[in-house]
Amino acid sequence: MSMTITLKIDGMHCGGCVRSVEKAAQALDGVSNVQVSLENAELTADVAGPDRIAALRSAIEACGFDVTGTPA
Ligand SMILES: [Cu+2]
Repeated sequence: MSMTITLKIDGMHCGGCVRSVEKAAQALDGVSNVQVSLENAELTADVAGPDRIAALRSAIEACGFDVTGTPA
């Protein structure tokens, strides 16, 4: 069962940051249609299940950014 989630991300300053987050998110199984907005400081993606949210959070934090918001 796939769902669309949005995560708020702190610490992105430029297109390089956006690409880092995009690459980390796209590398995860069960995560697709990744879109990262620098302007809105958020990531939107389709995830295969709730456990993918934790996986995304870990992957983003491993890049040095903070996930501040819970998925909408
Ligand atoms: Cu940057």
